[in-house]
Amino acid sequence: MKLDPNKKIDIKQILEGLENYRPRRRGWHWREGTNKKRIIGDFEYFEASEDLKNSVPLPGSRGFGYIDPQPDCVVTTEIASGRFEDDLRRMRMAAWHGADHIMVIRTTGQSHVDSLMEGTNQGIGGIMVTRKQVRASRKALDLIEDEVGRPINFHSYVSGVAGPDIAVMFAEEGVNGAHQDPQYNVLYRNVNMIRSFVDACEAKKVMVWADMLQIDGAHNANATAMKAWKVMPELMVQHAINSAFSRKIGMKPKNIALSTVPPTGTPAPCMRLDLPYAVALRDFFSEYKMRAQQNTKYMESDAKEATVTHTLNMIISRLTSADIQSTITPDEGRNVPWHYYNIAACDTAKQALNGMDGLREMVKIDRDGILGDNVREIKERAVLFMEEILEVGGYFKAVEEGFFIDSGNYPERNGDGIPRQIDGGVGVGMIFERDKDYFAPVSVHYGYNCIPEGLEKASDAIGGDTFEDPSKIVYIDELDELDNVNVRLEELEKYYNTNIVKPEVEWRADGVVAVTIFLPLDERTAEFAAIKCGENMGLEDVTVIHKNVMHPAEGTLVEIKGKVKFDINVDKLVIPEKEPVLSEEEVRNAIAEEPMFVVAATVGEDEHSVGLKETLDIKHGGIEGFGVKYLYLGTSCPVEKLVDAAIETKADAILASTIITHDDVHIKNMKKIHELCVEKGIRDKVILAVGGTQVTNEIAKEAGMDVGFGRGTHGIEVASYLVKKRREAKEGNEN
Ligand code: Z98
Repeated sequence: MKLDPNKKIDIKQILEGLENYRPRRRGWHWREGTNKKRIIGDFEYFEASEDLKNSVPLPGSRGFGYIDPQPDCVVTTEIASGRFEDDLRRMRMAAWHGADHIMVIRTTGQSHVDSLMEGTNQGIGGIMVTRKQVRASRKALDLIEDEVGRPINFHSYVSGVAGPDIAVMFAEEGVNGAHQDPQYNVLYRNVNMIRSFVDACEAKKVMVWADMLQIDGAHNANATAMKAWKVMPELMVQHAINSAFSRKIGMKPKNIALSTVPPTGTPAPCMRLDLPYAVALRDFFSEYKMRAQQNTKYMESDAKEATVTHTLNMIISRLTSADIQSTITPDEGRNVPWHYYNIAACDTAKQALNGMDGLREMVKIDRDGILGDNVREIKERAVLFMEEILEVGGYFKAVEEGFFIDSGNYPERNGDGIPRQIDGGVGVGMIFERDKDYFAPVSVHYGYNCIPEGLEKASDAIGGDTFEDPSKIVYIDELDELDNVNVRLEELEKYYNTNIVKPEVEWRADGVVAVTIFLPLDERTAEFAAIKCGENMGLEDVTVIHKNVMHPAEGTLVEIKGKVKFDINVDKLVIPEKEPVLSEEEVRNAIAEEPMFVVAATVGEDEHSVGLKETLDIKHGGIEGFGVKYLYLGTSCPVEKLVDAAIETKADAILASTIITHDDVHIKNMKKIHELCVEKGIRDKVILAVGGTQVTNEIAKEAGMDVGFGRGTHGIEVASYLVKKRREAKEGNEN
């Protein structure tokens, strides 16, 4: 099975034969080709990895020959659509945008479920993690990684009361990374502390066998504490406890990743607080990997603000060499993340990391000033915290006394921590000491195991366990007849592999669209007026997802979402045919036979030059490369000057570029060019071509041009058009 970049992933095909699908590999994969300089396009990169075979580059790459440098760190996307079949499509899109660590979020409450779950039930804010969901996702990712040409890490959670069971299932199914931190269970999910730590021994041991990367749960403290920047010493303590514990179980340092989140956000002077924290972490935990995640604690519904926070956070990632850059979608403060926000976050990471490539070669961490002082202070506070844990009688006692998630900057304590009792919580009383003759016939196990005499290893008693003989894995398909992927696919059959389509943000054919509306109203009135606008536009279930006051009286920006009721039949769309393009050779020969000269400029008061220059210059495949000679008059060129230049040089064509669309100035400029050419008597002698990001052939023709070229046009298309148009004109004259 192979994916065709021009075809949708076939969910039914993924589900076919799943009962026998085996993952191709185990273990975590770091990006290849790092730690060396590499040339990509016109530039040398210091912190890039191997290119992808298939990808979608950043929009701005148009000015740089569509290069798509891949930073050296792994990039994570967190997917939470709630339907695993929709997750698969999103994974594919994310991989094309540079994600190689796919994390699927679990639906609420799975931490409390004391067993494996089966099937593909729909979830809220995430999916139910089950063997079928994991196997199908890994199978899809195996295909996706072939398509993009880079291994992709699949990841979920080994937390909660079913931790060890899930760890075994993940190991069997080729999951490459997981969150595992017994402190998370205790503090946030109220799992009994003894149960949680005993389970963690078994779970971690299995993760070691599967060579999985472990991410800890310390970051949840700054997501929970009211004043997240005050819990920095505690975060370090949590990292220390989980990593030391993991080492004792045999986990390799290279498979231990600390989950680090800069504790503050704007408008706090966040870099001054967050950078020392990151530096202190690297000092203390230099053997381990760093998974840097964006701060979400102070995230509101403003996607732009969230993106700026993300970018500020990535300055820290670059300065302190994060190994994994996690991306939180900038719409988390308003929706369950939508497809295109996952992608937006991946792009933000790629853009920021590319932009800051090699920053550390120029900017050094200055430990002599306030940074050094702050680093030292955080470390001292963390060490004191650890000492006090020992003084009170150890970790469990400290938890009972509410040491953790207290909003005081240690050694301050505000008494608002989360205390848990040793004899309380989910799964209490379920830990039993192993009998003397305790025997578990498994190849990977933590602690005492009384292997019967005559057996070389425990699993020999059953002729090998599922790690050794995967054919013994019991695959359960679906348990819920009403809620499963087959039912959903059937219900939505109309929208799968047909000509019928509906807008979507999350699930196939969910019908949701977002509309941005500015209203010259105060905030509250604007909110209700925006809902009315949505309803009048024919949307259903209209809700406000974001508001931004421009001025208390002058106006408010409101974003709404709503559902459309209609389907679109794509077969009935009137799509103008794309002009067939002549071969490069034919264009070159035609121009060699009869030279061609054009005048070109960006017209009006418009300083954009990149698009037009690319269309002209030989370097980026412009028309010069096909033999066309040109006179370039620069940017902000008056239309009169351009037309006069065409007359003076007896040009075959005018190439005008117009990017700005304010007040339809682009259309006005096109009309003016046409009218001037008519007035000066050259309209039938000159080809009028216009290009720009908002230009279409239809708009251009309506405004009097011969042709319009939009975003992404290449030189060959323009040169081919000019040759064809000149031929046509000649043929017309001859007739
Ligand atoms: C992240 N954005 O870390 P349940 N275990 C740990 C966790 O941090 C989480 C879970 C389990 C975050 C994602 N983290 C949130 C250590 C969640 C989730 O079933 O919701 O408890 O598992 O990437």
